[in-house]
Amino acid sequence: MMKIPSSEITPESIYRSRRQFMRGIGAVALAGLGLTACGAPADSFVAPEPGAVAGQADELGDPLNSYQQITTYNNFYEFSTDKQAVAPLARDFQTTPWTVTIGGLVKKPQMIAIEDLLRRYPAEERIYRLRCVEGWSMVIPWLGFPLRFLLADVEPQAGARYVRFETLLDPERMPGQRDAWYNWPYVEGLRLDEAMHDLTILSTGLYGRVLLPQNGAPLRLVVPWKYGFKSIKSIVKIDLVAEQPTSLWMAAAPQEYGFYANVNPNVPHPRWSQATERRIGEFERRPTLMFNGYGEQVAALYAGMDLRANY
Ligand SMILES: Nc1nc2c(c(=O)[nH]1)N[C@H]1C(S)=C(S)[C@@H](COP(=O)(O)O)O[C@H]1N2
Ligand SMILES: [Mo]
Repeated sequence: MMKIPSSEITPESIYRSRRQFMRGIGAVALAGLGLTACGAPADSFVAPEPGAVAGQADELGDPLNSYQQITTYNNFYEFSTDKQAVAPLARDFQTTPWTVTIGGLVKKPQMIAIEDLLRRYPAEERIYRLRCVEGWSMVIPWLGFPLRFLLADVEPQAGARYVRFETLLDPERMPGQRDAWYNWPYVEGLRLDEAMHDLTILSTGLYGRVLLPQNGAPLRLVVPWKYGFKSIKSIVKIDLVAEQPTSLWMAAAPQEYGFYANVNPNVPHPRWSQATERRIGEFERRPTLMFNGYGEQVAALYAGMDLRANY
């Protein structure tokens, strides 16, 4: 039998995403056009052959959640703290025009209109598990592009160590922001090496369609090995910074939410266990996997770190 050098063995998940990339290309170009020409009609199909279809599964064999489930059960506090109320409240949220500003410690700061961003970075399909810190999860076929492509283009300066993300601040259009309990806008952050990891994407769609407002249109982060709250929605600002950013959740409850927020069944939330989760659509709870099942790809990022102290 031929011996394959280990450097050439492609992990199944990466193999899958490469394969899906090929299918994603059509979707991408059209997504860009759709947004420019038609102002992104919320329910338009952008893929001539939609990539993911119901019945497909992730690399662990778990079936995709339905489009219905993914678009009607949402956490998006800018609209409501009631998951089922988010979609109707966000229905008329306008995402064009939309500009994303990328700056801070970079050599080439940029302001990019969303349609230019979509044209510049073709979308690929990534089937990821999303594990909410509350103990539920879904499998979602995202469309998007690796954040590292964008970071490479703005050329981080030597002093850049973290990436800080900000959601739109507009209480007129986001009624939840009138709730003074939270320190708006929503802010999240990643260490630069986490942000550069191939699994980390900026998503522009799901199930072969343009992202709906409730899922964070027109641009949201997806970091599949971290709790869902790290995947910040409706991003308007990305800054490279020297110091660890303080997220909205760190500011709201520092003893409950740390900066890293890696999915970890062994570190309970102060108020509940994280050992199991309920997959939306299933009855029995299932064990939660270390790093949400992406340990092979990401554990090295945390070598030597105390994951209990760095929760
Ligand atoms: N701006 C913003 N981003 C956010 C949130 C939010 O309230 N506001 N909720 C987070 C949480 S807790 C989760 S679990 C995911 C949910 O994403 P989904 O509704 O697309 O499944 O979005 C995350 N991103
Ligand atoms: Mo969440």
